[in-house]
Amino acid sequence: MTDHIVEKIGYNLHKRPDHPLGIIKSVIEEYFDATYGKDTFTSFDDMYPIVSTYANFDSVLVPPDHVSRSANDTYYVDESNVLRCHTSAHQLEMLKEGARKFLVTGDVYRRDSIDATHFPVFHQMEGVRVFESSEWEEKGVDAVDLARDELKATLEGLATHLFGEVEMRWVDAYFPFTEPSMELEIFFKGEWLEVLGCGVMEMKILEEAGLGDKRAWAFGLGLERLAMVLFDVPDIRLFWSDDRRFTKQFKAGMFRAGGVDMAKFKPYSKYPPCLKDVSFWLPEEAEKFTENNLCEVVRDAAGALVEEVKLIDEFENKKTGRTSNCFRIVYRSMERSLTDEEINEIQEKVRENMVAQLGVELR
Ligand code: FA5
Ligand code: MG
Repeated sequence: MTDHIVEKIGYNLHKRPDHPLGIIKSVIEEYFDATYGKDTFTSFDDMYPIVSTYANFDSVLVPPDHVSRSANDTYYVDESNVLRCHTSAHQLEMLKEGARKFLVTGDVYRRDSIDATHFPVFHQMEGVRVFESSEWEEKGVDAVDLARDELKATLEGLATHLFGEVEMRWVDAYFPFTEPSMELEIFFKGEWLEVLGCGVMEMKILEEAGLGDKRAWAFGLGLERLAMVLFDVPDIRLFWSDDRRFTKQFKAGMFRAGGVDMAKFKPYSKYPPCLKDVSFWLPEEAEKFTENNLCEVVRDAAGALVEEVKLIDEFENKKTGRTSNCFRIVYRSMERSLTDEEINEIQEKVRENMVAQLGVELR
């Protein structure tokens, strides 16, 4: 695991009242108070991000062979501990401790692709709400229908509270811990942006918590994604910036319901990007090379200076059977101009480590 990831532990952007992530968190907590009654939902925001593989995966029924368990997707601290890749890692322990309606906000970590809406450290809020059997019996409805319908209504209400008029759509999804499962997408800057996943909790989890006669819904939403739409922040890396031109634009209490009359982020002029292409032959065992691993090599060398890593060309040499890839790496600082010298140095390190760690042959 690399320094630029480990050093993010303890930043707690979501606990800063004047940070866009802290603002979004409070607004959502207020929405739950207003919708369900004050303090019906209990909020937690200081659970430590290093958790056991049991909590991160097994407790939410992630199968033993699921890709998310691989070291290509998750940061392992050691064999049995990881940097949590979702706040769902806390569902079961909270239920066991007696929580029945709760929100858990925290930093989560994933080895992922690099672009304007993906960062290896981001923040999620988990919500769980348990139903007593009397709730569906009194209404004479099916328990799963009740949970699903309330879940969707609550989250649509949240999206409307946050954004007012916004185009949204539900997409069927799969999670090992919910059935049915869905994701909510919001139309932002000409594209559908996924902002949350949710569903009706699998009974096996409730049974494990000694709640086999109840039902529950759960959701996990990405705070950066919501904040990007709400404040019109164009790049996810800005949330980590100490630049006053960014930080001074946000203040606790600035939110107005429906995002109406609220100051949007005013982008200051961006510093110019620096583009570097790298072409190479995949290793003999082609599956040894993954885009996530390449992204990690680049992040290792460039930290927050990398804006995007994308495949721009791929072809197979029919004679040798080998595959060539060309990736474009976009470097840019949010805070200053980059010099040719420093970028060349970083790029050289990237190239060396691609050979040493990923087994590729540079062209
Ligand atoms: C999950 O993490 C599930 N634990 C969510 C869940 C909870 C489902 C409870 C059902 C019940 P997913 O991997 O889709 O799901 O991530 C949830 C949200 O986190 C996404 O919708 C997105 O808003 C955000 N997200 C995911 N990856 C990134 C990333 N690399 N950068 C920023 N935000 C991200
Ligand atoms: Mg998803």
